[in-house]
Amino acid sequence: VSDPVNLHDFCARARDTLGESACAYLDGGASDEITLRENEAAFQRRRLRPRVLRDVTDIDTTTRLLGAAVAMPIGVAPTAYNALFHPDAEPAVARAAAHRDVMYVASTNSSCSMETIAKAEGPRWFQLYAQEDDAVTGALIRRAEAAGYGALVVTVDTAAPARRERDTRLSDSDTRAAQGNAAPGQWLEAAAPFLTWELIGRVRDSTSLPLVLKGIMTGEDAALAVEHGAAAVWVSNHGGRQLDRAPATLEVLEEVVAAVGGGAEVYVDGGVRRGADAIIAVALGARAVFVGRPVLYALACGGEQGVRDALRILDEELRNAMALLGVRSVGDISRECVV
Ligand code: FNR
Ligand code: LAC
Repeated sequence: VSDPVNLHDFCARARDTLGESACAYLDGGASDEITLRENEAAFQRRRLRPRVLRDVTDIDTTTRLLGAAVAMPIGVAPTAYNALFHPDAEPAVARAAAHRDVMYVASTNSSCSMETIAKAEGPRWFQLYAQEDDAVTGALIRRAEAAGYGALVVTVDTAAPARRERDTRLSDSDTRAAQGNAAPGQWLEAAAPFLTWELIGRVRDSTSLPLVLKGIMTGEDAALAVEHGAAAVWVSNHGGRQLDRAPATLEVLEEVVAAVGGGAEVYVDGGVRRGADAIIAVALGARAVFVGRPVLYALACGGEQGVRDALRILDEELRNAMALLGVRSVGDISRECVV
């Protein structure tokens, strides 16, 4: 079998190696999985407008995310319970990201502690599931600050537990695994019906870390996020894993960018599978895209080396598409690049 040449190859191989319940948890979306499918389809509907006869000898993919220098406008989205997919779990992913200077976002529900993950020493943010008890949330925030995480990514699209039917059907094999950030006997909850804008204000006032709100899908909420002091708005439908029939993230990106009006950075995730997808999102106003499932497929296939390979492929695809599109730097990617 030859080496993977694109992210889809990792997916096919991972499905051959993973057990049924790990696969269901990783692949699955909510209900009919309409939103899950639509995320990728929305990227595939877009077309690029190549400009020619521009010297593209030197391509520069670097950018800054909330001031942090990164190698490309593609980062690793937060994902829970990575030990389900490979024994080396989150630290392997974080090391691969650090190796390539790619932004890594550590999940509250990681299999390993945020301090262990931070040993990779790359650009890193902490994804926060705010807990009902402010003291528990506060303790997580203090630890993230101490471990050198550069921003808090507060996930806001989990007001109710998702109805993921693939998981439900396999309920005999519980996918809930050990949580590396929980104290002994503690359970850190992802579903949070008590989340409010007022709580976001309390989180903001409790830290000097910049706040990113992940799971914003409308212009109205994007404007509220900026009002409440968010430094960045992350357009996400949780990879189609929460509210089925939410639109594709790419379809709401421009609405969010317009509402933010330059008052915050905008990121997007959901269905990013190619370097060209990043170009499309950046052309529509995103500062960066984040990748979820494909990184985990690569982890399942080859641990740290697998993720290194997946990030290298994305980098190569991005450079290739930029050259053929006639843009030399991320700053040159503009609305005119995409139809
Ligand atoms: C996730 N996602 C997620 N998001 C989050 O804020 N905290 C988390 O702990 C998790 N956990 C998680 C586990 C798994 C297995 C998946 C697939 C996803 C959502 C993730 O950050 C991201 O929004 C989506 O995965 C992006 O969509 P794609 O790239 O998977 O299509
Ligand atoms: C998930 C939760 C943990 O998507 O965010 O599985």
